[in-house]
Amino acid sequence: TLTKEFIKGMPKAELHLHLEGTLEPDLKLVLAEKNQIDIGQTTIAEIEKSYQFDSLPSFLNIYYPAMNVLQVEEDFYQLAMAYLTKVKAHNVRYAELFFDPQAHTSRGISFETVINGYYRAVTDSHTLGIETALIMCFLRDMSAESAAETFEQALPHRDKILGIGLDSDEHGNPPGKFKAVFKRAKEAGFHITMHCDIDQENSIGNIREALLDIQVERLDHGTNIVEDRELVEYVKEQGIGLTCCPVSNGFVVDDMKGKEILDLLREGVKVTVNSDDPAYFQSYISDDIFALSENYDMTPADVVLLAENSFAISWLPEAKKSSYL
Ligand code: ES4
Ligand code: ZN
Repeated sequence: TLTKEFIKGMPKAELHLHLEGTLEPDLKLVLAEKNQIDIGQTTIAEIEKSYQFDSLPSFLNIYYPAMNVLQVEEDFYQLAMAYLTKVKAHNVRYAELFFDPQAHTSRGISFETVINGYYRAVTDSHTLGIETALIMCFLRDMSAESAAETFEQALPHRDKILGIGLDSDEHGNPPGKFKAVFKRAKEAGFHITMHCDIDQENSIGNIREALLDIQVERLDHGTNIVEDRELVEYVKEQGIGLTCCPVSNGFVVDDMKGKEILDLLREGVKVTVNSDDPAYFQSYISDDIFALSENYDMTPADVVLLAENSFAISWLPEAKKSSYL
């Protein structure tokens, strides 16, 4: 009874979306040609064929080098606008967009090029009837010093950035590594969140650290929280949301974690479903919800609750939030 049309039609917010993960093969080719970058492939089919990943490292090894086609401000703008144009058809009304400045500054692109391109898409998104905001993520497999430098680069652009997150490879890079910079971010009034990836060596320890030591306001992924009843109660009490990405999970750990997602949702944890890197996992937000419904028993009420949660745990001002709910 759950149709793709029903899922698509539901007004929703997307809260776990990496802008660099929206780079579709067609735009990749156009930008490679324009900027004279050799990406090793010359057709969409070749690019798609190269997308073979079965773990987070194997994904990231394809993901980061591809960003080289992004060279000038207009490229970043075009990337974000292409994503927003696509998700208009999924009835995304509001989106908080992750971006990774270090993936660009580390290859010689200035912070300003990145932020100005993306922010122009934020201001223009209203022309599509979508409201947007930016979440700047640190790459956790880079040093704490590099994160601190990136934070300094962001301060002149304080008004363009709503929140701070943490992504890339969690293995050996626990939340505590970035305690100092997240403390500064919090003091400066940024919202804060962190990736707590699926089935890490010490997932539950890292989740505990993110929640209790860093005091994050959301967990990105975070479904391993089911291993600790007290932490589940804690996020329920605090209204801390989880931004889950089932199709992405299917790629990187071969398990959508649908049981965990739906159990947590139905017991009142503010769970949401998001697309993570839609161009790479070939799944935009409604496709993720639909994939969940095809693999697990799901009702229309579950879909409504996911959509409500997406606005409820967003970082929209309360007045705006209630206009969507
Ligand atoms: C990511 Cl799937 C995933 N995990 C961690 N960091 C990421 N950045 C983009 N996609
Ligand atoms: Zn992610």
